[in-house]
This record gives sequence, C-alpha cells and structure tokens, in this order.
Amino acid sequence: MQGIQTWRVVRADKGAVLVVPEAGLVAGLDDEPTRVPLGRDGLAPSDEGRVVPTVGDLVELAGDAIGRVLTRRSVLVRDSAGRTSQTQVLAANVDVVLVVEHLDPEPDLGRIERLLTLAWSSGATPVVVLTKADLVPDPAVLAVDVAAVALGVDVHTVSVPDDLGLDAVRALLAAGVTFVMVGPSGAGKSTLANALAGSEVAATGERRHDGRGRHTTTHRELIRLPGGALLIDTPGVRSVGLVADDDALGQAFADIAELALSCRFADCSHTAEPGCAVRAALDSGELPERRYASWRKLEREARYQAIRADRGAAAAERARWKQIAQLQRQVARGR
Ligand SMILES: Nc1nc2c(ncn2[C@@H]2O[C@H](COP(=O)(O)OP(=O)(O)O)[C@@H](O)[C@H]2O)c(=O)[nH]1
Ligand SMILES: [Mg+2]
Ligand SMILES: [Zn+2]
Repeated sequence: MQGIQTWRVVRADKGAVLVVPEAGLVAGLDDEPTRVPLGRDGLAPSDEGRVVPTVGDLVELAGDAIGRVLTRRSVLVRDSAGRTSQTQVLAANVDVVLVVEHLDPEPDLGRIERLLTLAWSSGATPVVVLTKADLVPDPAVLAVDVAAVALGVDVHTVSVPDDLGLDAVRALLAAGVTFVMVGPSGAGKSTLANALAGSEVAATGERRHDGRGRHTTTHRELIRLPGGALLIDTPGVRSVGLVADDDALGQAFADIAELALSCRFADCSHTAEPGCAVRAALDSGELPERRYASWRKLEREARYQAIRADRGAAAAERARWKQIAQLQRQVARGR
C-alpha cells in the first residue's frame, strides 16, 4: 500500500493555502505550489480538532481539500490585539527561532529576553544572532553581556559586509531545518536572510535607486534556501507579540527559576516574603536589578495574556450560544 503523501503549507491566504510535496521540498525540487481551498469557516481537521492551517503546517490532502493537518511540533503564536482576542498561530513546525538583534545601536537586553521567552514558548530552539559586528570596536564584549541574559542559548556574532560569522549560522541551519527570524525593524533580518540565501529573497532597508520603493519578493512565505534550510518569512512573524507560559519564562530566566527553588515559601512571589532567595540575590548584587525587573514585566504580561485568552474563550462561547438561540428562533418562526 502506498503511504499518504505529506504536503507543506508554503503560504496561507484567506480561504486557501498553497502547498508543495514535503519530500520535494526537502530534496530541493522546485515544485510549483498547489492551491488548496479551505472550507467556508477557513478551518481544516486535525487530531486536535479543527484548526486554521498556517504556513509551515504539514498536511494530508483528501481530494482537493485538506484531509488532515498533522500535529504541530511547535507553534509560533501571536497575542492579537483586542480585549477579548484569542491567539493566532503565525507559523507551525519551526525548529529554530533566530533572535536577531543589532550590536549598533547597543543591543537591548530586555528585548532579547522577551524574544527568547517567546521563542522558548513556541517549542522551537532559540538562537541569538548579533548583527553589524563591523560597526562596533569590540563585538565580543557585547556578546558576553548578551550571553549572560541568554542562558542555555547559542549566541552568534555576524557582519554581512565583512562576511563574518555567517558560516557558523549556516551550519546550524542544516537541510530540512525550518527557521524564523524575530527582532526589531532594522536589526538586519532581511540582510541576513539574503546573505544566507546567496540571493535576494527578502527586501532590505536599502531603498532602490530608481525610486520605486522597496521591492518585495517574499510572496512565498516559506522559502527554501540553497543549503536546504527553510525560512518562514511573513511580516507577522517578524514582530510577534508575547505569548508566554510559565515553562517558557522558567527557561528564559533559568537563573531566577533556580533561585526560586530556595525560597522559604513554595508559592513565593519574590516581592516581599521573608526568606525569599530571589530578593536575597538582588540585595547581594548576584541578580541584576535590570534582569529582575525584566522578568517581573514578562511574568505580569504572561499572566494578563492568560486572563485575556480566558475572557476571549468565554466571549466566543457566548457568541456561539447567541447564534444557536437565534437559529432556534428562526426554526420556531418557520414552523
Ligand atoms: N554595517 C552593517 N549594516 C548592516 C548589517 N546587516 C544589516 N545592515 C543594514 O541595516 C539596515 C537594516 O537592515 P534590514 O536587513 O533591512 O533589517 P530588517 O528590518 O531587520 O530586515 C540596512 O541598511 C542594512 O544594510 C551588517 O552586518 N553590517
Ligand atoms: Mg526586513
Ligand atoms: Zn522568592
């Protein structure tokens, strides 16, 4: 019996996705994408219920529709705006999240901590890439500061014009590895993508001389690089909002998690309790104030986000019942 073929979503639009055979993608065959329409609700079945298929998803087809979205090994989610909002899955099956930050201006440690927390919560492996090494006298010193807040994470320093450190980044993006880049505008993500690809796959901050503004070639959101790594590049992914959970915070702030094990109370909030090991480390200077404040901020955000997600779920439930009641009235009237 022939196995069911697996397809990869290389682009997700409203109402349809573009897919290519997963085997062809890994082998480097440049298959023309197939357009697969979605149902009216924009959803497709999966073992976890009906989901919105997204770029990076692995799917099986049934006729000319999606038969099943395979269980995602990781998801990059955005906390969408709005009071009763729910989260949105921006990319699925990501292996590596490159947290891209410039060395000039000086790297923003708090932003790196935030993006690392986000990366950890996705289920992918975070890696920090510090760009523009050619613009600072001593990139290694800055890299040490960054490494101190990126516990358990590889930190790479690169310069695109000087072709410095790029081979090390290429080495971690082996064939078949799916990756995304997150980081502020101007960090050098597109420049790095183009350098890794050896051709222009992403529009950079450099404007065209003919005055026609930026060209955009990122219409295929999952792009295969010559080495076989798969870059997911969508505007949403580059500027994701935080959706963190306790596990991710514990990973991004492993030093604080470790200290917390020694607090007198198991449910210590590390604010004013007696016998708090976190406060003690703050007082002794072992734990920098800046890092503690950064952790508190992300922890509060994560809690707030969780509350809003609950509220969003409750609102969706109310809307559903309202709709059911309306249908029942219609049926009653029609009788
Ligand atoms: N000197 C230097 N400039 C860089 C480097 N990487 C990117 N840039 C410049 O930084 C600006 C922003 O880069 P871009 O890739 O568009 O950033 P993005 O917004 O993160 O995609 C552009 O003018 C790039 O030429 C680098 O390694 N060294
Ligand atoms: Mg860019
Ligand atoms: Zn404590």
